[in-house]
Amino acid sequence: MKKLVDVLKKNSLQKTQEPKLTSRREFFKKTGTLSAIAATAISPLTLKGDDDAIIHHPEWGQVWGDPVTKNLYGMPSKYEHNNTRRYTKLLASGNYRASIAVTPIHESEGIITPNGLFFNRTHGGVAHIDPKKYRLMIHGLVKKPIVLTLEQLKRYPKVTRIHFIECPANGGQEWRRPQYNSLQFAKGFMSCAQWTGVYIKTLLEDLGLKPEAKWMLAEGSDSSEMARTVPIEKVLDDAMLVWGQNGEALRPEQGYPVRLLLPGWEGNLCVKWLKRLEFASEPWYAKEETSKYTVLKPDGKAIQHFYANEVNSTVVSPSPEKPWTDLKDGEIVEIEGLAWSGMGTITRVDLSFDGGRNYVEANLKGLVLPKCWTRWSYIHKYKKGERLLLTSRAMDDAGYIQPTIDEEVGMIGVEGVYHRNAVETWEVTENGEVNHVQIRS
Ligand SMILES: Nc1nc2c(c(=O)[nH]1)N[C@H]1C(S)=C(S)[C@@H](COP(=O)(O)O)O[C@H]1N2
Ligand SMILES: [Mo]
Repeated sequence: MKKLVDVLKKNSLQKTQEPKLTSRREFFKKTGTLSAIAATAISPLTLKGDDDAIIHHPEWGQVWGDPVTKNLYGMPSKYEHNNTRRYTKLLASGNYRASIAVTPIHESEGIITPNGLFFNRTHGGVAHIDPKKYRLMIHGLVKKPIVLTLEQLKRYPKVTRIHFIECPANGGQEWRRPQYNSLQFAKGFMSCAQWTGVYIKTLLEDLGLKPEAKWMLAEGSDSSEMARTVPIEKVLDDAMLVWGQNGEALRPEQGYPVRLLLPGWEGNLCVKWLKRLEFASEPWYAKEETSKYTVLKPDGKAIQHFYANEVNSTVVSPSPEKPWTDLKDGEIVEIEGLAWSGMGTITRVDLSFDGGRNYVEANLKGLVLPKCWTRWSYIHKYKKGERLLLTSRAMDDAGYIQPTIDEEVGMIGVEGVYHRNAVETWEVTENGEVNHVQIRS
């Protein structure tokens, strides 16, 4: 049995390609319980020779399999049919074209969201654009205004980056009390993908930005004609026009053929089905929508949020959808989660078993990249009958740390709608069920 524990250890330690490595020794420091549990057994599988699944030749090995030609664009196994985006009436405001479908974060592996599971928010339904008819107009305060075809746009030198997109309303229902006993619905207004496109600063080297330009308007060509205004500093920093999503063309839901990507900033600014960029000296406020989401305080003043999504984290496993009801006493289990910050790179994640009173440091796994989902874990020995309050708390290299909900409400003076990044808590009951709870003082 020691072997299985070793495998578990090794998997936790598997970190390839990342720029920021935590040392092996550091890892063991953070998961100090490991040495103590190394001798403990993981519940063994049935190996008595009475397991049908082992002694009989399985039915799928007795017949020819499907020809590959049956599914030229591959689909997940039919047994994975529950792993889908989900929606509710509540999120659709009575209109499924102007709706939101959330990502099954509890099923996510690593830090990439598959294209078919990427969360989707549309104000006017999903547009289907013929790439041959696609045009992008770039004008205003540039020396060389231009209209580009998709082919022409793709001729600029391109880059590939991994970034999350998060709607600032993610967790917005959870300010007062937990609304959804579900990770997917409480935190699924976000996804993370590998994007390919061109930095707008690269385009502007060709088009020549005039010095008076301080703002960029981006406008979509879908029925909502969503438009957003972006300060020039962000445009010249890391704003991208993207057409590639996880190694293929953007999905229609993500704005095929081209969308704006503002790494780390509010998802609503990442205009899809992009048709126009205009540079100007003053900001616009397009239609009824302002460029920043705000919340009214009781004194009638509006709270101005940051554009960036603040440092955040969640425990992914266990979660309401991934309970510990099957775990046996003394079993070794890997608690896993995600952390992300729109302001930089995750530097540390802490995990609490008592709702945030005491914390231990978790282990950052795999790639640790700026403005990107970061996976973290902690090896735990499960004690049957024990009630836990699992809370994670992340920090970023911009110097931010997740607040408690009391601290966050205290800071902005109201229970808000957008930009909730207070810590979340899962209650693990004596039976291993997992509930979404909120710890208030
Ligand atoms: N043209 C256009 N762009 C848009 C939207 C839209 O409705 N139309 N929705 C915005 C909102 S509110 C969010 S959160 C993100 C969602 O991106 P996704 O659907 O790719 O997840 O796209 C943004 N860009
Ligand atoms: Mo959004």
